[in-house]
Amino acid sequence: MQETRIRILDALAERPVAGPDLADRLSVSRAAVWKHIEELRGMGFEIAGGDNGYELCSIPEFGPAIAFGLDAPLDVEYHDSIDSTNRRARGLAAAGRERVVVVADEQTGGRGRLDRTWASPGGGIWLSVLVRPGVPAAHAPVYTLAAAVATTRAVREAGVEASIKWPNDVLVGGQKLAGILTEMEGEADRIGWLVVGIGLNANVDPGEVPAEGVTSLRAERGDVDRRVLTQRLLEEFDHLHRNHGAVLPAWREYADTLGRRVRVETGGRTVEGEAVDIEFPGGLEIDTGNGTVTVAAGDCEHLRPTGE
Ligand code: BT5
Repeated sequence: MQETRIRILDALAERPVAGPDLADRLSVSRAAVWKHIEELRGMGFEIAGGDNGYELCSIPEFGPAIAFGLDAPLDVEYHDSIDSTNRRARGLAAAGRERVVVVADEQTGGRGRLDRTWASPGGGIWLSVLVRPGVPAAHAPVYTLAAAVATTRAVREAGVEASIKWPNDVLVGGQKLAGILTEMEGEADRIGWLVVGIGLNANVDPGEVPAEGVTSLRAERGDVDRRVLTQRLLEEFDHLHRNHGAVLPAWREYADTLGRRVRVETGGRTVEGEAVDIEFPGGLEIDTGNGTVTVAAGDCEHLRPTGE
């Protein structure tokens, strides 16, 4: 959101302010203040104009308002509807941008890994963060883990006991609440750009998603304030993506996969055994009963414990 508008909102968040005072504070004309107020109302901010001046009565639940109160150095680009926020973020990367988050209420061509379809009805949180971390390409998986931790933490703060299934799913009671798709480009020694896409079934009915084993925040606890949840998620991700040392301990704490019997399809082979730990940058250590194998990527299935 434009800088002056953020400053107007910051001022009104404290108390009502008269138009002329706002103009003085921001060193703009009264006509400019009025124009910005009208723009903000158009975005869904309820701003009353009474005797005490302009008063901020309510903040929209989603939309460009995500930029207001966001404590992370990211530009927010919001779309009511877009084909895929990952595709858009990759386009922005090609245009030389960085530190942008593309957010949408609905996606018409959302994608999962391996070009699978990701259902993205209106009411969800579909977003992609574009960063240029300047680390070796081999470190890329840690960003997927960081996104899973950030998502889980934000969801837990909203009162839902989510946990992480390796490598990229956030689950509640074994059902999928969120998924992550990380894409990047660069040389082996240095990532050029990295796009971390997060799809979170927020205020949607699981029935709107044509897949098995799906849940949503609406189903778990009722609708959430998506603006606040998105901000918390982005703030956590911003912190973790610059502090890799904090990612693995948090991931272990939230992991649903560790200690379970798993079957992982990876690069044309299947590894089965007990998931014992995660290692940097994101490999899963599996005790096969015949030694320990670390798998770097793949599709993971949680199995019932043997004997059940
Ligand atoms: C993922 O893939 O879990 C990564 C999903 C990433 C989506 C985000 S949304 C914002 C950004 N923009 C994009 O275009 N994508 C990213 P994967 O592990 O391959 O899981 C895909 C599978 O999950 C599908 O084959 C379905 O079975 C199932 N699925 C599809 N839509 C779902 C949904 N909304 N909720 C839960 N499961 C879903």
